[in-house]
Amino acid sequence: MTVEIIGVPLDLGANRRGTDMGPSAVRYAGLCQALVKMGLQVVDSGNIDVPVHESIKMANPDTIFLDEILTVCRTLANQVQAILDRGDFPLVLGGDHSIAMGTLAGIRKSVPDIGLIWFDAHGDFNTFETSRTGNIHGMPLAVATGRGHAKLVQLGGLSPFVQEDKTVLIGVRDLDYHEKISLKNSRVKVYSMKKIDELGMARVVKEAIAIAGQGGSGLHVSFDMDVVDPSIASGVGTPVPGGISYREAHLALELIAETKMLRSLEICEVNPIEDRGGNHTASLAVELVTSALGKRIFE
Ligand code: 6HN
Ligand code: MN
Ligand code: MN
Ligand code: MN
Repeated sequence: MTVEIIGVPLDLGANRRGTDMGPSAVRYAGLCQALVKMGLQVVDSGNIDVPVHESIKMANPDTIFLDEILTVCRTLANQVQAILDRGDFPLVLGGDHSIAMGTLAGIRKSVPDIGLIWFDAHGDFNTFETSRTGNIHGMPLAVATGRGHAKLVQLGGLSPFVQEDKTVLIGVRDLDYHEKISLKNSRVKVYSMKKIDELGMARVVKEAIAIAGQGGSGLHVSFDMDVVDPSIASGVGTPVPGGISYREAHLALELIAETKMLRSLEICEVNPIEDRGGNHTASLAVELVTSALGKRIFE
């Protein structure tokens, strides 16, 4: 198995600029070297072409950069599908979280019944109808489960991208009003920060693995760096206080790695221009990838 890195320097789905520099920041923090050091085979396939914000005339202010994001996601979907079809491991670097629509649309075509574990401070369960910002990075989980703009939902030709009863959301602490209602009415299993505090991360993740891993077709993890507390991951676009700790983040991914069920991984929303005092958030992202890919402390 080869780990194939794809960068998606997308910031068109978010208000705050800078997630377009995420892939670069994570590479600069030593991603490749860290994986090679673990004995993994790594290929870096570079970045997907993303139009620059300033160079685009927005066609419709009601659906912000919809067509541009769609084009990027379609390209990403094809690449992810091809990697999985070869038996390799896609490692997707965002970019704002809109990229998850491309990643999951691609996975859908190669591993149709994969389970999904989504780490996020947010629900990403908005549609253009419920969103208060209109930003597409607040919508990808809804789209993946078949909710939202028809062009997004149909971007890979097959909808939904994931089975809702094998979809788990971990770490949420900031939901919009209608987004929350829609999540409650769904079959997505949600572990809020309150649940993590109550039950502990180990139990939460073990339950998540049991739910998403049903049927044994493997797991995909979509990891929004803003799930981590902003005191240790300040370099994100939409920070929310009260996030998971350094060890909780590692533990979650270590437990997932132990199952040997992880088929693909996406790390997104790294925004180095918001990072305080250095490239810390990207460095943490690199560390977390090594945990997800099986780095052991002692065990
Ligand atoms: N993310 N719920 C807010 C919105 O604009 O819809 C925030 C979304 C943040 C999305 O961090 O991936
Ligand atoms: Mn997100
Ligand atoms: Mn988020
Ligand atoms: Mn920093």
